[in-house]
Amino acid sequence: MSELKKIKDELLSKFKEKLDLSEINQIKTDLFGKSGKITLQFKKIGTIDESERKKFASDLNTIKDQLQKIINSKINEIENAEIEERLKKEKIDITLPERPFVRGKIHPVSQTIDEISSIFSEIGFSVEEGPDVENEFNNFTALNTPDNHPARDMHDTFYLDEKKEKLLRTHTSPVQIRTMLKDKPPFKIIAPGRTYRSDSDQTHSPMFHQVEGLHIDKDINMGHLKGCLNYFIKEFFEVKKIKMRFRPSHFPFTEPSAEVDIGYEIKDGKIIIGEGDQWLEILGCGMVHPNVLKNVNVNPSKFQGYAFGIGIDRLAMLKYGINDLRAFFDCDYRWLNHFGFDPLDVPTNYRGLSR
Ligand code: 2NL
Repeated sequence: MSELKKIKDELLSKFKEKLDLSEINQIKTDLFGKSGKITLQFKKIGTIDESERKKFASDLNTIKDQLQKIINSKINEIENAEIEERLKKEKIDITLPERPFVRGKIHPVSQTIDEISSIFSEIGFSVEEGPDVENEFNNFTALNTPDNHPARDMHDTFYLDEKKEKLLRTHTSPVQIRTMLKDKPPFKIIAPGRTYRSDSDQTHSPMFHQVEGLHIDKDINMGHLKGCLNYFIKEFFEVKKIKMRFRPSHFPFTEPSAEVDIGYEIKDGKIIIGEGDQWLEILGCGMVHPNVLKNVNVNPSKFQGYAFGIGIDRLAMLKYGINDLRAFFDCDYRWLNHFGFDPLDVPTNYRGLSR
């Protein structure tokens, strides 16, 4: 018993001084830790003479409880004092004005991508995405683009390594290639995103945006292509009728291929889309070349369909009356505040987002 009493007296005398939490925790470890004084007493029980063992164990448990109580009440005391201290120091001045809230704007290109995706979703297309860094199979070879094709030239394509294995995708077609390699037909997808070509002047930016579409099934023909594009252009420009013409063209990945022009006129200095006797080229399209289908393990005698590629940036400029492409990528907040879009309205009771 005297040893246990010694341990208790020691603790009481230590607690006469002012201790902080870490010091108390240290004392706790010294008593109850793996080789703490109390722990060692418990280990001793087995070695004690049987006649005294019961009493020793009972005394030990009593003293253990007492010690724990003393320590816990000390910890409580310190924590309460800390809270009191903070309550005295930390005051909130509820008369201060609220922080100014700045709401961001949606970039016209993002807005246009959202609009395009929503229009095509309504007629059954799903939206697919892929990486900006591609390999030359997905970007060129699978798309029936021969090794000597000018598009593969260093002057047009950004290659990322000496071996020309990695590159920045020059169109979003690789997304469709990935989808066709991964899934089974039918396919009805669009792929919007960033694309890159070594080109920079008033109307070309080295990074630009494209949306490509692909519809492959058992009986898809050029009539479907015309109907689909006609629907899209009317929805996008919010017009009831659209003058549209298909001009024969050439792409390695489609046969036959066409470029699509839409009618427009200038009235009072403003562009009117849909009618008039001027033509504006807005996209390229065609029936997917059988070689492309073979390259992604789709049987061209069972499945065929159309594909198209549209430049998003120019479409956004046309719809929203923006005449300088380079301003798109200058990151000038004054420009973005003017041409950007308000994010979707949120309920007025959502504090902080709407006023
Ligand atoms: C243009 C022309 C085009 C395609 C893109 C395509 C994709 C696959 C297979 C076949 Cl996976 N074709 N895409 C087809 C025709 C034209 O883009 O001038 N774009 C701005």
